[in-house]
Amino acid sequence: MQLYSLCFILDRAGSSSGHRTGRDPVSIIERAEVLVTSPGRNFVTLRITTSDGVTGLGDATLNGRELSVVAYLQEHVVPLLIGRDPQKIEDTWQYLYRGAYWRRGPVTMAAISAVDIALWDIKGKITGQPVYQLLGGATRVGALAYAHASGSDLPSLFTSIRNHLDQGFRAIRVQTGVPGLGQVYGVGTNQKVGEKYDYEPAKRSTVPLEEEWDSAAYLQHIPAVFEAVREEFGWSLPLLHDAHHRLTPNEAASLGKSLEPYRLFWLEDCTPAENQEALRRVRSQTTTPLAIGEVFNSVFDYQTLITEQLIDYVRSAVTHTGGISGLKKIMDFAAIYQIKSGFHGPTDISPVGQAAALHLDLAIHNFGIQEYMQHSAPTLEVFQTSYTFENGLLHPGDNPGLGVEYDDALAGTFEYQPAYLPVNRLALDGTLHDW
Ligand code: CS2
Ligand code: MG
Repeated sequence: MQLYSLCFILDRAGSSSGHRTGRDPVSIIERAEVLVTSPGRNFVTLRITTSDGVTGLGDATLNGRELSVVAYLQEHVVPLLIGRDPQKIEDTWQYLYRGAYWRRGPVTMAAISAVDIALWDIKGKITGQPVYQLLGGATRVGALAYAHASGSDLPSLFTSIRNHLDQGFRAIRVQTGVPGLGQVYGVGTNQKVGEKYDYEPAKRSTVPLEEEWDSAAYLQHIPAVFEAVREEFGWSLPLLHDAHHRLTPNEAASLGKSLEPYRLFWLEDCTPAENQEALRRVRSQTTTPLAIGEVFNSVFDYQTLITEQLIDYVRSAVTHTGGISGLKKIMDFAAIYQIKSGFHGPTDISPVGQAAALHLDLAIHNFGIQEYMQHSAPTLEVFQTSYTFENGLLHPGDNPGLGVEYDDALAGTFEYQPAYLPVNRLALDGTLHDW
C-alpha cells in the first residue's frame, strides 16, 4: 500500500486554515502524514509535525474500514490542520466536530480522535510531561488489565487461562466455542502451554468470512462454562465475558440472570445498544454488571445508558470516541452516575491508541479495568512503546507525550491488505445475524 503522506510546507504569508483565535502561535502545524502499515493487521496512523519539528502520533485505525478514515483524513482534515496552533487541542476538536456539519459516526470520530491524540502527544513533548500528568496526574499506581482467554472446549480454555495467569494477569475474559457450531467470535486457536494467545478476527480477504450462530445453543452452554471455570480457578479471579451484540434484550436478561451465581466482573455487549432503552429490560432482570460501548463514537450513544445507570462500565476506545479529549468528557459525565471505565484494547487498537488509553486510565478517578490483548512482535517493532505490564497492572511510562515512536522504514515494508471482520449467519436458516 502506498504510504499516504500529505506534507504542506507552510506559506508564512498565511495559514491554509484561515483561523484567527487569540495570539499568534509560537509554533504551528506544518506537516500531517496519514501512514498505513500492516504488520500482521492493518493500522492507520496520523503523524502531525510542528514548525519546531515536534511530532505527535494519533491512531486512526477502524478495523475493516481503514481506508475510509485514510480518505477522510487526507481529503478533509489534513488540509485544515496546516497552519493551526498545535496547542489548541480543544479548539481544533470543536473545529473538526462542529465544522464538519455532518456530525458523529465511526469514520468522522476516528479521524477526530487521531488528531486529538496526536495533539496531546505534541503537548506532552512540548511541556516535557507524560500525557497523564497534563490530565491531572496519576490517581493510581497502574491500570488493572484483563486478558482474552479462549478455547474450543474446556481443557483448551483452562490452558489459555493458565497461560495468562502465568503472564501475571489478574483478570480474565472467558470465551469458548459452542457445541454444534464452527468458529464463533472471540475463540482463538487453542493455545499450547506457554504459547501466546493468537486471535485476529479481521481476516485478510476481499470479502468478509462467514461464521454461524445459534443463540439457544450458546445460552444453554455458557453457564456451565463459568461453573467449571469457578470450580477450577476459584472465586477471587475477576471473570469477564463478551456476548458481542448477539442476543435480544430478553435473551440478554436471561443470560445475565443465569450467570449471577458465578459473579462476573462484567457481561459485555449483551445486546445491540443503539436502542439504549433495550437495556432497561436487561437491567431490571439481572444484577450481573454490564459493559457496553466499544462500537459507540459519541456521548449521545451513552446518554440514556448513563443517566439511567443501565450500565456499569463504559467500553469505548479512545480512538473511536473523540480521542483523549472526547473520552475524558464521557468519563467525567459517567462519574456522576458511578459508572467506571473499561476501555477497549484489542489488537485493532494500535499501540498508539493503547498508550493513549493508558494515560487516561491513570488520570481519571472512575477507572474500572483496561482490556489488554497484547500486540504481535512485528507490530511492536513498528510501534516502539514505553508502556509496561507488571503485577497485572499497566502503566503508560513517563516519557513526554504518549511514549510511542513509529519506525517508518519498517512500517513501509508491511503493505496494506484488505481485511474484513466476519459476518454471522444463523446455523438454522442462514439469516444474517450480529457477529
Ligand atoms: C471485542 C473486539 O475486544 C473486544 O471486546 O469486542 O475484539 C472486537 O471484536 C474488535 O475490536 C472488532 O474489531
Ligand atoms: Mg467486545
